[in-house]
Amino acid sequence: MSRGFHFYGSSPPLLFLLLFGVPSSDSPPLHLRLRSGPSHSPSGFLFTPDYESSPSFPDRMGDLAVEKHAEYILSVEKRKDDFESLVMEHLRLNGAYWGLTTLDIMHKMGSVNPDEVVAWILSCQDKESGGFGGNVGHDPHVLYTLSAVQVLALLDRLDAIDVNKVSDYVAGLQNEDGSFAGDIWGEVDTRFSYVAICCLSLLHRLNKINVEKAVDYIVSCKNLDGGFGSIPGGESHAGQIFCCIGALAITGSLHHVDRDLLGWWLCERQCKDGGLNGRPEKLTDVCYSWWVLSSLIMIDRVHWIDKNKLSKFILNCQDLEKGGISDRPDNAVDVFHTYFGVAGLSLMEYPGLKPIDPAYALPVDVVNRIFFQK
Ligand code: 3PZ
Ligand code: ZN
Repeated sequence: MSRGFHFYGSSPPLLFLLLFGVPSSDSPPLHLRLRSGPSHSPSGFLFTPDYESSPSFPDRMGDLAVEKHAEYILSVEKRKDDFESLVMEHLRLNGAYWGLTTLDIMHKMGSVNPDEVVAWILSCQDKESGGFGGNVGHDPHVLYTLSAVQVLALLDRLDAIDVNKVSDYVAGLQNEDGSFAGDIWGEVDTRFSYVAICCLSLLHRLNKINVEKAVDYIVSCKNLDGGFGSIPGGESHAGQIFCCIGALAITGSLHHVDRDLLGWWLCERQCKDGGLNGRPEKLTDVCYSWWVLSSLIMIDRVHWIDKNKLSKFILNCQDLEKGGISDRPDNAVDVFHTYFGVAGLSLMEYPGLKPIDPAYALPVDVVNRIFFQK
């Protein structure tokens, strides 16, 4: 059994081309489009065979406190005046993406009113530039623009925006050397390359940028250890690696990656406690479950880490009373780590969760809807 077809970095077999056809020019590469099939069947690709038959597998079914986490996310959305909400105020649009994606993965979107969310998202748009700010009246930035597009994709409401206006804003951030700025202030970072490429791909507008130059710039940020930094010569970091590998996956450019070398660096991130860190000598943190795991999946080396130990580490970071997941055991929970914890478990095919796409960071059914129905 397989939960989909993964052709990251290699050509699809002829049979698939015959069955599904050749992708049109503004579609993502075929390996990203072929994601149909049973949505939740642990595949040999993601799990070693002994994982499914291990005696602990059925016991873990109830270990993720889905109801509690859904309640927690909805409560954060409602509160607007406490400390947690004040910290989140400038990045509320990112918070909406983390919270709503988590609810969707857990099949808990029922209690959300899509019309209300869409109306609020539109009120965060800067009508002049077409970009989105982190909250109503805030300056536009590509980071919030991707969150807006992702939430609209999640709600199947991409028709609510002027796709050309938004994609012109994103495409306008590309520099002559292929890199991307985050906003008018011009800071350059490979994070912005990923965000721009992901956003334009979801909008079917990759043709508005110079993809070849964008890829060349990302490749120029590759290090001798196999990882990637934020600019050429920048230190390898798991978050940055996710951005670079995600952008290369979306543009069908993973042949630039030494999978064994990078896979080695990534699987070295797993520590004794089962969790993952972002760089050598750093503490483990639930959010690295996402950055590292998704990268390992895209380069087909996820079997190099111990998923059982990592699942246990994440489940240990749950607050079973108030709901939510923290960065490491016994710390305070937040929406960010709740999302990355649940998304990490979804990447490991935790029972009862929707599968999430490692490159687009959206549920696989949402990505399929965008690239199959047009
Ligand atoms: C956190 N941001 O700069 S932030 C973020 N971090 O806006 C959101 N793991 O203190 C929340 N660390 C919590 N809710 C933390 C988003 C950071 C990441 C900090 C963090 C996470 C360890 C120290 C950067 C996408 C978007 C933004 C980031 C990464 C990926 C903070 C500290 C920083 C930030 C917000 C709150 C509570 C939540
Ligand atoms: Zn973290």
